[in-house]
Amino acid sequence: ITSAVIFDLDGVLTDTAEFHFIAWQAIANKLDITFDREDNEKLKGVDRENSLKYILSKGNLVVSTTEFEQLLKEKNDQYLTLIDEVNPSHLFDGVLNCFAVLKKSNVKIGLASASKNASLVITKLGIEHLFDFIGDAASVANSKPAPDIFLSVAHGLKVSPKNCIGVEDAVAGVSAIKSANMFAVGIGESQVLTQADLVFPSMSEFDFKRVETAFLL
Ligand code: B16
Ligand code: MG
Repeated sequence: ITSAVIFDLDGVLTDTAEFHFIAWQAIANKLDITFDREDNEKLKGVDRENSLKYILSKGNLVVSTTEFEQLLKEKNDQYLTLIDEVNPSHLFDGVLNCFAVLKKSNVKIGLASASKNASLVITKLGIEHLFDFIGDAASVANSKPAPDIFLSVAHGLKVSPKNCIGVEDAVAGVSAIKSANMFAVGIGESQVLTQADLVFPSMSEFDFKRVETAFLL
């Protein structure tokens, strides 16, 4: 029986990916490296440091540690400016309804985001009070596709990973869920999220009954 559903943030509850894209593109432009939406797709669920490493290696560019830190800070400063406008209307359709169904079924709700800004975004979306536990990306050793963040949230929720369902939009995120030995629900395209146990095109189609049935099979 399901004890908890653990959600990713970007791409599952809201579309902050667009803000990450704008901020990374500004950094890439500055460095004369091309960065398009296809690149941005690959960075979904990938943490800040590894995202910058990806961009630098795309441009065959090596920078000093100081410069690397400076670029991370610049990207995040711009990201923070961009997300300043985030408000409850930015929540994806279906999220509140899904959370209500889970609460009614006595299922705990957790957040497993790779973003160090996750708590801020959740507060801006006005849904902070709905979570039983919010994971801290800064406190885990390995980022997605490693299972660390999902396992730390299961631990924080005091539930066994085998009774958890993870929800993700990114390939790296679905891998993280599977490595954590949880049931993986993908949000997006099944041809892309091939490791997921069940896929819905969007959160508004998330059907907890179907998830539970598939989970118990
Ligand atoms: P930050 P998620 C991830 O969030 C994003 O998908 C990814 O694009 C971003 O680089 C990462 O968070 C780190 O974010 O720079 O704010 O720490 O999808 O795991 O919720
Ligand atoms: Mg995501």
